[in-house]
Amino acid sequence: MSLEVGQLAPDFEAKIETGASIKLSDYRGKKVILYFYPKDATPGCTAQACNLRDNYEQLLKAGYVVFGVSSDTEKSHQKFIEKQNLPFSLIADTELTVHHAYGTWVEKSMYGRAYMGTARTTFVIDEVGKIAEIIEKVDTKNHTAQVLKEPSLMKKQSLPELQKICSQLRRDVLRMVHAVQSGHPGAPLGCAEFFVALYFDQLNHNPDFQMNGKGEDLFFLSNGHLSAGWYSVLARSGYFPVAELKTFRKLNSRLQGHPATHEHLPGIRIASGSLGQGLSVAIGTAQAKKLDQDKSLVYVLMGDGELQEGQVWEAAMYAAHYGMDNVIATVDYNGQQIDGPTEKIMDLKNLKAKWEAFGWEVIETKEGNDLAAVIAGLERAKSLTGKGKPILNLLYTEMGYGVDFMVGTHKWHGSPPNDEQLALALGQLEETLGDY
Ligand SMILES: Cc1ncc(C[n+]2csc(CCOP(=O)(O)OP(=O)(O)O)c2C)c(N)n1
Ligand SMILES: [Mg+2]
Repeated sequence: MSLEVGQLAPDFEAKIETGASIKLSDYRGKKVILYFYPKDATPGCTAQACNLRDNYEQLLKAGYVVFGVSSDTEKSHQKFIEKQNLPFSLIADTELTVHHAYGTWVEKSMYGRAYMGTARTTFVIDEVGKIAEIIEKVDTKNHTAQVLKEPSLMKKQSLPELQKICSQLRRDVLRMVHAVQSGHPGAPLGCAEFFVALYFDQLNHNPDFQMNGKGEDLFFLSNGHLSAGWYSVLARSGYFPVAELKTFRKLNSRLQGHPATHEHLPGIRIASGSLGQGLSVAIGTAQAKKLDQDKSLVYVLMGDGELQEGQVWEAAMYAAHYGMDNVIATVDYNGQQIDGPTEKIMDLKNLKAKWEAFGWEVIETKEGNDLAAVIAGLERAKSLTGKGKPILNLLYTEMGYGVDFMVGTHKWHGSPPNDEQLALALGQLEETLGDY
C-alpha cells in the first residue's frame, strides 16, 4: 500500500522497548516523527538516531514526539537506547504490522540478490493525525535538519575537529600497512587533508550505501593504491565498522590492497589500482547524472605519476568536448611516483598549461596539506561547476606528510614501517578518535 501526504496516518498499537504498548492516536494534538529504519546499531541507523538525539530539544520545542520503528526486538532496542543514550522510544515491530500499514516492508536488492527489509522512510504526522510529509531520501546525519527544514542544523564539523580526523586517518594508515607489512603509506599520508575535507565537509553523500548513488555526490579513487587512506575515511564517516580496518589486505577481507567491488565494501563503486581509468569512469558517471537530471557532482582523485597513462588524456579531451561541468578531478601533485621523482622518471612539465590546453578550468591548491586551504580549494572548484567546463584541481601535497622521516620521498610509496619506525611515527600523530 502506498500512503500519500494529506491522508490520515494509519493508526496502530505497538510495543516499545519497555514492553509497554503505545497507540498512535493517543498522540493527537502533537506532531509525530515516525521513522522507519532497517536495523539497530548499524552505522546509518546509529547516525540517524544520534542526530535526532542531539537535536531533541529543538524537536520538543517545535512540538514533535519521536518514534523509531524497526523489526528488531524490544531487547535489541533497549540495548541500542542505552548505548546511544536515546531520549525517545523505539517500536519493536517484530510482526511487521506497522511496516505493512505504512508500506515500508519492501523488496530490496544487494548486488543483485533480492531480500525483504525496511525502506528507510520517515512519516511526519501533524496534530490532527494526517501525514504532513513523507521523507524517502533520508540524510541520516542531518535528519533533524531535514524534518525541521532548518539548514542551520546541518552538521559541519569545525576545523580543529576535522584536523583531529586527519591525525587519526594517518594513524590508521600506518597501523594498517604495518600490520600486514605491505601496502602504500606515502600518498595517503599526503592526501589525508583531501580525504577528510571531501568526506567530512564537501561531499553530499550518504554512508547508508546505495550503489547507484542517485542524488548524491560521488567519489572515485583512481589511484587505488591509496586504499588505506580511503578505507579509513570511509569507516570513520560511517560506511562500515571502524574495527574492520584491521582486516586490511588479509585473505577474504572486504578491504583488499586495491579497492574492489567483488567484496561489496560499502563506499566502493569501481575496482581501481590499474592506473589511468578513474577519470573515464567519473566522466561516464557524470554523463549519466546529466541524463538523469541529477544535479550532484562527481569527484575523482588521480596521482601525478598516473597522468603518464594515455587513457587519462583521451578522457580529458572527451570531458571538455562534451562540457562535463559536473566533474571535479583532483591531481595529487606530490611530485613523486613509485621509482622516484616524476621529474626524473617522466617529467610532467607544465600540468596547469596542459589541462588548460585540453579545455579544462584549472585551479591550484598550493597548500595541499593545510586543511583550510584544501577546503577552500574544493569550495572554489564547486563554485566553478555548471559553467560548461570540467574542473581540475591541482593539489600540491607532500608524500608522507605528518611523519618527519617519511616526508617528501618516494621511499614510502609502497613500503611499510617496521615496528620501531611505526612507534616513532605514531609518536608524532595524536590518537584522537581511538585506534581501531
Ligand atoms: C596501469 C598501471 N601501471 C603501473 C602501475 C604500477 N604503479 C603503481 S603506483 C605507481 C606510481 C604512480 O605514481 P603516482 O600516481 O604519482 O602515485 P604516488 O607514487 O604519488 O602514490 C605505479 C607506476 C599500476 N598500478 N597500474
Ligand atoms: Mg605522485
